[in-house]
Amino acid sequence: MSTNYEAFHQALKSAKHIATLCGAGLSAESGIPTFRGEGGWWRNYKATELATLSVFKRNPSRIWEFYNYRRGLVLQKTANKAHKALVDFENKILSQKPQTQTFTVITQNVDGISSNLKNYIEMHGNLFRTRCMQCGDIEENRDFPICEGLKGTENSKFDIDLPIEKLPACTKCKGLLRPDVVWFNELLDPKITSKIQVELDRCDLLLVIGTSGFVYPAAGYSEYVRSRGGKVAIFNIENTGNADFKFIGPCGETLPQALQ
Ligand code: BJW
Ligand code: ZN
Repeated sequence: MSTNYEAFHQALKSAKHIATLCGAGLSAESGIPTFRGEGGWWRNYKATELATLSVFKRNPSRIWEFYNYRRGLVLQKTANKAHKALVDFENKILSQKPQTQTFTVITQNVDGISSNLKNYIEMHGNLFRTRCMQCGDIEENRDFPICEGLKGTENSKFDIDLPIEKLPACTKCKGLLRPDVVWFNELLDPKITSKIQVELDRCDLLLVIGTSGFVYPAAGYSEYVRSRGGKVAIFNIENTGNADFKFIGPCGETLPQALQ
C-alpha cells in the first residue's frame, strides 16, 4: 500500500479506464453532513433510519420534512475543491487527442453537486427528483419548499405531522410523491447497475472518495475491481478499507493533489 503521490500519478497515467466511487465525504467540505458522522442526525433521528420505504409509508410527513430540509440545505451549498478537481480531471481526459483513457464518476450522493460532469452515474438517485407512488411518474423538481405545506418545517425541532393532502402531489394523477432516491432494501435502477457493471468490468483504477464502505452494493466495488487486477485508491479522513493507495485527509486537499 502506498501513500505516495508520485507513484499514484504513474498509476493514473498508465490506467486506461479510471472510475470513482464517491460518498458523502466528497460533499462534507461543502457543508453537507455525512450519514454516519456527527452530522448524521436530524431532529432526534439517525439519517440512515429515515432512509426506508416502510418509514415513509408509516410517516410520509416526517420523511418529506427531512428531504425538504435537505433540499434547502443543498441549494445553499456549492462545489468544493474535490468536486472541482473531478471536473478538471474529466476535462483533461476529454481533451486528449486521441482519447486514450476514460474517466467515469460513480456517486452514491444524491445532492447532484457533480451533475455538471459528463460521465456521471448517480446510483442512489437525486434529491431534486420526485417519483409518484401511484403512477410511477418521475419528474425533476428544484423547488424549495417543495410544496406550500412544507414551508418553514425545516426550522422546526419537532415533527409537524402534515396530512397527506399537504404533502407533494403528482401533477398527473394527484398521487403522493416520494423523493426519487434509493432507500435501504430497495433495488437500484437496473439501467444504472448495468452502466456501473460496464465500468467495473473495465476499470483498472478505482478512486474511492469519502465513503464509509458500509452500504452495498457500492461497498463491494473495490474488492471487485481488485479481484480483476485493477488498483484502488482511497481518499478519506479515516483509515478505511483495503487499497493500493491511501490518501488520508480531507479530500478537498488530497484529491486536487492526486489529480493534478
Ligand atoms: C471524508 C470527509 C472528507 C468525511 N474527505 N472523506 C446485510 C449485509 C449486507 C448487505 C445488506 C445487509 N442487510 C441489508 C443489506 C443491503 C443494504 C446494505 O448495504 N445495508 C448495510 C447497511 C449493511 N443495501 C441496500 O439495501 C441497497 N439495495 C440493495 O442492496 O438491494 C438488494 C437487496 C434488497 C433487499 C435486501 C438485500 C439486498 C440500497 C442501499 C441504499 C442506500 N441509501 C442511502 C440513502 C439515499 C438517499 C438519501 O441520501 O437520503 O444512501 S443510505 C446512505 O448510505 C446513502 C449513502 O449514499 C450511503 C453510503 O453512505 P456514505 O456515502 O458512505 O456516507 P457515510 O456517512 O457512511 O461515510 C462518509 C465517509 O466520508 C466516512 O468514511 C468519512 O470518514 C468520510 N469523510 N469527511 C474525505 N472531508
Ligand atoms: Zn402520479
